[in-house]
Amino acid sequence: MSKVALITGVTGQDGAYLSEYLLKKGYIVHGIKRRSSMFNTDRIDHLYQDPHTSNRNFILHYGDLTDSMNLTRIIQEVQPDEIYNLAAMSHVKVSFDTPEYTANADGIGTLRILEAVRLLGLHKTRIYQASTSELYGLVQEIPQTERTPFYPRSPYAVAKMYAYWITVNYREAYGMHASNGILFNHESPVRGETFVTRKVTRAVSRIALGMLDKVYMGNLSSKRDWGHAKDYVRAMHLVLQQDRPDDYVIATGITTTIRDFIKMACEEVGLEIAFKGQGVDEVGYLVGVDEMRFRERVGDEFLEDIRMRILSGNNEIVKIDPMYFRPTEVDLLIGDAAKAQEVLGWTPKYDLQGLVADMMQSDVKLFQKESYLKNGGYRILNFFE
Ligand code: NDP
Ligand code: GDR
Repeated sequence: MSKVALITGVTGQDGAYLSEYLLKKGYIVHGIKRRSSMFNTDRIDHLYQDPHTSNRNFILHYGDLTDSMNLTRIIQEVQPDEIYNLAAMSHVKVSFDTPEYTANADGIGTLRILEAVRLLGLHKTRIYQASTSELYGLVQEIPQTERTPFYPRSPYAVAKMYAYWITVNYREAYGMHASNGILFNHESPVRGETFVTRKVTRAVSRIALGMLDKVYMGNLSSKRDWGHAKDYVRAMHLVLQQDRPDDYVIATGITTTIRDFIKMACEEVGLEIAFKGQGVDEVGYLVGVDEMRFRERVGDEFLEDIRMRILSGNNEIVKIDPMYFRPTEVDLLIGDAAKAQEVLGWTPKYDLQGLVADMMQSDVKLFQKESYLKNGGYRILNFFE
């Protein structure tokens, strides 16, 4: 008999990779997606099955983490063996603008799922909670482990702290198989466009193709422990395959500044960038191009433009806009995943270089297509034209 999984946040980065991973393992996957006025299923369209086909193994339900009745009904209908609670308002900066909604969806949303499973008496259902390295916030210890104290620094992190502890509490109070994965930042070609890595890989690709002049960034000095989402969804699944529920840090153990991530993204396509100035006055300049690499990664036809930019001194490509600074920042994250390695047998396959290469390759391809269409005279018509 196939196992049945229910994924909240199925349309997000992790939801998409996890769905693919579980389907390959023979699961029947149910996902909860929000109703939106435009399609929001880009990341899972390749998995979509028409509702009129029989024996579907990928089934979507409309729902929302702020609606207990909806969640309870879906869980009752699906009777899942495993629930992966990935849905969240996941943007740290945006959580300062929408703190109450974030608390409701990210904090109380987790309670709604735990309570639904408890009230429905689904003793066999195992629950994975998407916890986060943002819980560590203000640095208490380096590297961060399952025992490092939390000090959340945003409405998002505070909401996730409630979700973390309510998961532990339901496990201890009711003997539920409920676990937290404390995942450090993980990225991919389908990472949301406003998270820093994807913002950078998109911008650098467009700069290389002559489609963008410069990009405005926030704090370049914070450090993150970045992994690949493909590796991290493997860990989520492993967490629920253990006899005993528990909490695990998932990380690579290497930390890098945003500034160095930008350098790596540039290098990937043969661009050399240098930074000058400090704080809000910091600027990133294009200072050279490795022509062979550029030709290979971006294309011959775009090389002359880049050469001219560097020669003409029109080479400022990164500027700071304080708008992107957070009221309280998380300066340094670096995780120690020794427990996950020992108990789950989990280690990441991608290093940062591999992640950057994967993201850059995908974004260059994406914008090359756009550039060829534009140069060929194709114009997407505005609805109202
Ligand atoms: P995304 O932002 O890509 O995806 C979030 C998903 O949650 C989307 O499917 C979104 O739907 C859905 N969602 C948002 N609000 C609601 C709601 N009220 N009800 C139902 N669904 C909702 O996040 P990721 O895939 O990157 O992350 C997955 C989870 O892991 C999140 O909980 C995140 O906080 C957590 N996390 C992520 C890390 C990372 O580095 N990526 C690290 C640690 C934890 P829609 O598509 O309609 O917007
Ligand atoms: P984070 O990810 O806040 O760590 O949360 P994000 O990529 O948004 O920021 C990382 C760091 O980059 C700095 N930064 C910028 N960030 C954004 N978004 N845009 C910018 O222009 C910019 N310039 C500098 C930020 O200040 C920050 O220090 C992510 C989310 O996926 C959470 O849901 C998850 O829980 C954590 O990772 C682990």
